[in-house]
Amino acid sequence: MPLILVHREEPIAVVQLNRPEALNALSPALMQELVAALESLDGDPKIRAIVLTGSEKSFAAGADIKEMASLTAAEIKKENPLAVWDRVAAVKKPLIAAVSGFALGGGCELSMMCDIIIASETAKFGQLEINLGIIPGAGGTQRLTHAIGKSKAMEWILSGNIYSAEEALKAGLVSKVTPAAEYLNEAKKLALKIAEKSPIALAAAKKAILASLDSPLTEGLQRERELFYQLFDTEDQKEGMQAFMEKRKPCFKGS
Ligand code: DAK
Repeated sequence: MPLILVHREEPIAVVQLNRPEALNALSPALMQELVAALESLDGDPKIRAIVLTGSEKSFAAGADIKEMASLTAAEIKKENPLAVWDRVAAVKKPLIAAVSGFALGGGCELSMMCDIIIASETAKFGQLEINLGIIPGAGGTQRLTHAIGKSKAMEWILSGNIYSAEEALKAGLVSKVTPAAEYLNEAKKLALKIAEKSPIALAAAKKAILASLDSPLTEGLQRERELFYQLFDTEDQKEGMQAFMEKRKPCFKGS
């Protein structure tokens, strides 16, 4: 059985984690398949936005504890699992997480590697690593702190508690909570709306926003300015502004 299912609904695609018997625990094999699917869609001009989802019961219950349990520090360092995980964060197209059920440990981190999180009211988020005698290892200490601030991130990571979708919304981790039956549709609707925009402008916006997590304000502003100027050499910018003046919908070609 494939560990990842890809549903193409051009101009968007839905990538589904498919390891239900283990609540979508993120084994190395699953992560390899996930990255291969995401990178293939990232390079496909017919796809303009991607939704990442799991099952109703579980987005992902974390990295695979059974596969990590007996590793030594030297072994896990040599295996370098982060090299694969980092490639999720390197996807250039808009990536929306549609989360239902568990998003725990590495599952929560995976959702945070996406650009936007849409959550079902059933979603449960948490960084549970502390309960296993470890800390988050796929960006949780950094991305969660950026998302919800230091005091809350400390509470989440040091307590190993599980938080509801409403709490995650209030904390600023997720952008929307939907009724249980609606989370995937809502994420797809948003992906379709985003897919109408210029892919070049989308990539530039994503790059500029992510730079804000990584650099001081002056550097981020400089990067934003450079990206802004570059867009004036694209046909999409001419089309977008021409369409406005002609009072019609723009048709962006990605050039
Ligand atoms: N790993 C392996 N198997 C898991 C799993 C996991 N994280 N979560 C669930 N499963 C398996 C269970 O073992 C069980 O399998 P069988 O025993 O039937 O063979 C099956 O899924 C169903 O689970 P339960 O029977 O436990 O189901 P319940 O509904 O009773 O409970 C639960 C659901 C989500 C509360 C419970 O399964 C649970 O507590 N799961 C573990 C949650 C957790 O602690 N997650 C954090 C794991 S640590 C890194 C990248 C990532 C990470 C670290 C480094 N690098 C790139 C360096 C991440 C670390 C983590 O995520």
